[in-house]
Amino acid sequence: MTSEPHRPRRSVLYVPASNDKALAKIAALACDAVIIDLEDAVAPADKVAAREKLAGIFASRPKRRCEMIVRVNALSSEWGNDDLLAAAKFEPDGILLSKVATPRDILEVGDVLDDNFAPDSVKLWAMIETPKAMLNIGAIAELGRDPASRLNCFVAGTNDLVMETGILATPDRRYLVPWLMQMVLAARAGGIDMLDGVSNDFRDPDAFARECTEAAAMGFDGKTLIHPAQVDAANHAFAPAPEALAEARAVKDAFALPENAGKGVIALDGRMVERLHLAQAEKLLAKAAAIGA
Ligand code: 1VU
Repeated sequence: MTSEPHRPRRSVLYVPASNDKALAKIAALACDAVIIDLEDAVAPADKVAAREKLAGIFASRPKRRCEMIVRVNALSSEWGNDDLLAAAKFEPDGILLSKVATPRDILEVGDVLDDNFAPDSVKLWAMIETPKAMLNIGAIAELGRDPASRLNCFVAGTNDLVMETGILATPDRRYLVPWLMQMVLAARAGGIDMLDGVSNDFRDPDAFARECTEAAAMGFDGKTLIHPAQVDAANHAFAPAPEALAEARAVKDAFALPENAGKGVIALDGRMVERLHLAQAEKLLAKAAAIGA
């Protein structure tokens, strides 16, 4: 919810729960969050063993601030329910649900968490990756306004959306952009965070940096990642730029002047500045402070 203190989610790295070498890297990485993946990154034969690793993974969770999310298999699958109950025991910051299609999908999982006494701090994140999710996105996002739903973050599942709709995946994502913007809009209406989908080509840093810059301009809070080499570029792109921070400070200082107290609108360097700009400036400064903390 927007009323919660800002938590940076610039860089959110998927780590397959079945990959010991990757798991061992987590503590040394500068990402804002990791998603321990029990779903697509884990082969069916390894699903149970991967789930059993959760205890060790949470026992060695990073000391620094780094949200720990678990992506579980669909509840309709043979692993989903056991994944959910196992993950809830370790009180992760969030549980990421794949293939969410309706508000009911969130509410049902929330009920299971409530019935198993998972604390309210265990939030739900939802993958938006099917045509049905896109059609229902406003109603799903609306749950974010009700803290009891636990819904806290959307994650764009761009690979699945491309596959399910048959659109052409181009480097500039031109056919995806309308849906991505729809996701951002819905997330804002629901007061939840919105993370961009992954960039599969982890050996092309320039293309990745470009995609991050565009995603930040589109209003995403951060990007989901597949490789450690992507962390720094995401952290950079989704952090407030120094010029934006300087401007935010100028707006805040201007409204703090005694002659501007109580004014709804002022002039600053030849531009009209309203109190909504002050609110925007304060939000940006809070974001920068949270990143620097
Ligand atoms: O230096 P070391 O050999 O000790 O470590 C390797 C490698 O283990 C490590 N590494 C990672 N560490 C943490 N998290 C990761 N995601 C991760 N990926 C790699 O970094 C060192 C260098 O790795 P590399 O360049 O040799 O790369 P690899 O060939 O080992 O791995 C490439 C893939 C793409 C297979 C790997 O990065 C990976 O498995 N990424 C995550 C894939 C995933 O989780 N997919 C599902 C979520 S995406 C999705 O479903 C879309 C919605």
